[in-house]
Amino acid sequence: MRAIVAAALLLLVGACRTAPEPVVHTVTIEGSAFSPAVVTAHVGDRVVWINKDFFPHTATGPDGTFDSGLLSPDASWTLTIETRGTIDYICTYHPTMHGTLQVEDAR
Ligand SMILES: [Cu+2]
Repeated sequence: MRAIVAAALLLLVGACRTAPEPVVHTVTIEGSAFSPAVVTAHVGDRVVWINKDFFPHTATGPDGTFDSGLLSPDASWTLTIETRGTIDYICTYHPTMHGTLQVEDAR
């Protein structure tokens, strides 16, 4: 009986040690739009924006939260998410372009 309990505890400890891997979310910029427009992610995840248009864009959060800077055609930029909350972002060249990151606590 003790051996079974010990084995079960070992399994439990092993399961807890397997930390979930961060997820990489891809946002394609095409037709002057972010796709998907809304990304649900967790702290520690990464978001990659890829510009598939023939002209530059940015992915820019409010108040300096993040800024890709100019993304040339076919360029990409990666953000590692550090804080939870809802962040609405735009392209500074085309402020009608809107995207949202909905960030939950770490996985
Ligand atoms: Cu743009």
